Amino acid sequence: MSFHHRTALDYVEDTSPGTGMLPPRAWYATSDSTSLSLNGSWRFRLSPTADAEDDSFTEEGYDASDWTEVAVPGHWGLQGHGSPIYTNHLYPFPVDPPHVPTENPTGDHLRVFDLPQDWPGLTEGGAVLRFDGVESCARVWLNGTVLGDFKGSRLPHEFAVGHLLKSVGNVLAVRVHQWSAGSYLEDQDQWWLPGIFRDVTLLHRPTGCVLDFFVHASYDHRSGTGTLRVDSDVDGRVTVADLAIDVKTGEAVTVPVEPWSAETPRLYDGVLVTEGERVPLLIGFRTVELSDGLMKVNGTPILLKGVNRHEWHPHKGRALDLATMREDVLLMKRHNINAVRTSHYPPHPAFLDLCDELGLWVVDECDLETHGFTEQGWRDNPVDDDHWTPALLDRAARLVERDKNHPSVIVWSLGNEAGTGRGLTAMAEWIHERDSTRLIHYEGDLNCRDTDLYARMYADHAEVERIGRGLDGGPRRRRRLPFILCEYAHAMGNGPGGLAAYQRLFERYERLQGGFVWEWIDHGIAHPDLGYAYGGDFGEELHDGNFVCDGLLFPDRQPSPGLVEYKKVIEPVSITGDGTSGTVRVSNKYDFVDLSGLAFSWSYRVEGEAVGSGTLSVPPLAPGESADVHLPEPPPGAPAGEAHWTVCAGLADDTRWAPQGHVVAWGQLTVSGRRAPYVATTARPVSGDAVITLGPGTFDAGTGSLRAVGGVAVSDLRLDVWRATTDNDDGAAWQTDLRYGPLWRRLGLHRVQHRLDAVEIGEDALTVRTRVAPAAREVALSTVYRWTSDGDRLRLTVSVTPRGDWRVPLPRLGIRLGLTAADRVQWFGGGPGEAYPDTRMAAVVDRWQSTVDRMQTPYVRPQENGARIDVRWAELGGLRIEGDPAFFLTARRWTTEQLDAAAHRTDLVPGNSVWVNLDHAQHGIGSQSCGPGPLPQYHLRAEPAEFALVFSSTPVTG
Ligand code: IPT
Repeated sequence: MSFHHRTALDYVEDTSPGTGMLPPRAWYATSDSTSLSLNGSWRFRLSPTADAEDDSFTEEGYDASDWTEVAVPGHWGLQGHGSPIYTNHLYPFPVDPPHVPTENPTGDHLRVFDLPQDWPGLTEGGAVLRFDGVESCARVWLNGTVLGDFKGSRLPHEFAVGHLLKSVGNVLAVRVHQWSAGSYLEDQDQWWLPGIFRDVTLLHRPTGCVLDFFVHASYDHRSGTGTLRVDSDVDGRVTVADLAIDVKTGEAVTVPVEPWSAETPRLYDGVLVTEGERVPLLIGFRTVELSDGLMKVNGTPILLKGVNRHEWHPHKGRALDLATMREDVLLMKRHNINAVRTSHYPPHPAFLDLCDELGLWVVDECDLETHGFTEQGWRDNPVDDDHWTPALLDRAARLVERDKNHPSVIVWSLGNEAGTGRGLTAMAEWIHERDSTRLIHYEGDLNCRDTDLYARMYADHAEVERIGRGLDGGPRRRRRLPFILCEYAHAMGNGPGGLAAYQRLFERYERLQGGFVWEWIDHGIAHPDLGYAYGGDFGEELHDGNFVCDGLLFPDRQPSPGLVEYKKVIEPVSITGDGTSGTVRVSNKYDFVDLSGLAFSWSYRVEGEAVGSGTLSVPPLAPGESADVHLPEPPPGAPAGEAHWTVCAGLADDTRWAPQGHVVAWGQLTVSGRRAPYVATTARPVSGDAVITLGPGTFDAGTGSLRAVGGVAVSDLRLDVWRATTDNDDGAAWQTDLRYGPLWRRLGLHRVQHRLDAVEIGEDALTVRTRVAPAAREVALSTVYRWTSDGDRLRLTVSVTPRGDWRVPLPRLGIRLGLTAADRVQWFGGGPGEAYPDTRMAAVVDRWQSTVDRMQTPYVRPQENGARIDVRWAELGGLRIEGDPAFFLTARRWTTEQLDAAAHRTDLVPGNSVWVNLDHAQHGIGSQSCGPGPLPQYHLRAEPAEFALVFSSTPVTG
């Protein structure tokens, strides 16, 4: 009998953080010592289990010529080997900590390298091999000698390797396992994507080089001075030329400085010099404190307008390049975002350099989530089990030590969704002890035992208001703490709705210091057949579908309407007024800067045509100040019609994140309202051969259905109450609140029948009476279509009367019709993008032009989208449509039913008609895919309603 000993693999299922690593220390991008990037193409072999292959590949002379290759940094699952798995909180393996499945995809990586010519002699100092991120567990060999093994996927690990290096032919071997004990600590809602996904670097370590150092740079807002003290493991000097600072490490110096803030990211160039190394420093002076129950920076309470950012790229997964990181920060800054929570792990370290440089407040989160234990009532949760505490403390230390020198980091977060337990408390105690200059966040700690902020996720508006008013009770410690929503406004699919209402609460109650929208970007994976893939598209047995596509950016980083809305809602200047008083009210909502960085302009537009424009002089208001600024007289000779002032605040000069003129904030003021279209009732319906004619309209004599307007063929015009349910209509399966999407479907609103009751040819009107109702139900909408005409134009008045016991709101209420062709679309109304009742802040009333194709919003999972709000008139496909009142306009090349059935955009195939929806109303959007539904005022109740639309044919067909 023989036993198979798996001892060589014990490290995989060992709860410890690893063996052989150097202690964690501050990360810095450059110094005057040499380094060698080991990024690039590596030899690669994938095995189905952790022990399928022995470790002979680690030895010099091993012939790996028949191996394939992968890019490092990278995930093998995105490079044609194996495939990604998406689960939200469920572990995709049986829960038996710390054990993992026998089927444990294991990637052997090999790289042979020579030292560059300029590498200092092998006896001069040592060398360190650094891994910035490997998922989830690795064992490393250099020239046949094992260096150690480690876990902690998004954390750096270093090994001393100087004694093993050769000038040529160094063999670096890394064995990476997809699953390890560490996987239990990394149950974040994202793709499971093993690999060496961040940089691998060999660093020369000269004798007397810098080891760890801690830059303490505080700011005293009373005196306007900064105090700098750099503690360093190796003694040296610190100089800051601009401040004439030249001190010993460990010595404090106080001088007048300009402070760092996200609005004024002032960094001073400094240098830390030890005997063997010069490390450039970028120093930002700022002080974070908790006082008067508020989080203050430099003495001022701040309002976080944040996003949760996962690292994501549709081709590279979490292996982000620098350009993509910069693009993220630029996009955030350009959309008025001032804060980022690095959900749910420390980002690539270079991302924090960008936050320092361009100005973002950062909540830096530890690589920790054990969410799957919620399935067993948190029993056996690693964060409450002493066996795991060393691993938790190691993670906390690797986070704090790596990132402690970034002024942008103002809060440490222990992790996400890990329940509560002794291990978390130990982490918090260690962090407080090591760095008392920042606050600690952890949402799972409802009593705030270990934290300095009260944080919640997805709380509804009413609850947030109670918290703002201090009426939420809770333990004494919590009652004295400021509040943030570490996640809110779930940006999955169409939405999130309700942003503006949250922002009003944040601005009203000082205890509410803002929040972080969930989340920054859709984690769609570029796929040859599906466009972007989501959970289930790789044949996963267990998955959470498109819950992984819930960002403000589409996977290709195009802003979604949700981001455009968020930009408007959080704009740092408010511009309001009634348009007739001659003034506009401008308020500075920045926390630190006055308005001197902005240039204001006005334009006066009638019916969407510019009549005049100019600059507006606005005083350099201080934060919190407002002024009523005089507008010019309306331009003389302006034509009659609906008129608006539009006032814009743009950047006065180029900044590091956007060019001069970039619009930061705007407001639109209505001068004179709209006159409803009037159509005299002069034409008479005439019965002909199988048709009825009325003015330009031709109708089917039997059904009373519209067939044409002038020469424009129209089909299937009728009442429509259905929309392809959004992710927010459907709601998450685990939501306990009423979810209307499923209720609508159960009621049958996606398959209503239209019963024809009467076609009445009157003196001056054609009236069609119908009853619209789903099979099997008694609820109905009595719907009367009344057509009149003045000979040129056709007016349709739709009257809807609910019958029966309606208990749900309607998805939409309007008519839809088919056109044989349409391409270009013009309208006067809200634009340029889509808007719904509770996502409409960014809609500007103007004349807009687009095309049917461009009016589609590319949600990764197709759903209702693309409605333009407050449309007074629109022209498409040869038809002109005027609304009384204004309407929502939607046009697409597929039916709502096809949209509803599609799983990916590639399922949407243009048909022979363009389907146009002209909606009187839409139900709100809300954010119930993970959070509250639409506020009650945005529910579309089934109530009697009447609306009218005027049709005529236009000379030009599109
Ligand atoms: C919350 C998670 O923290 C986040 O990672 C993400 O999964 C989000 O939900 C939904 O997309 S946890 C949830 C139980 C509120």
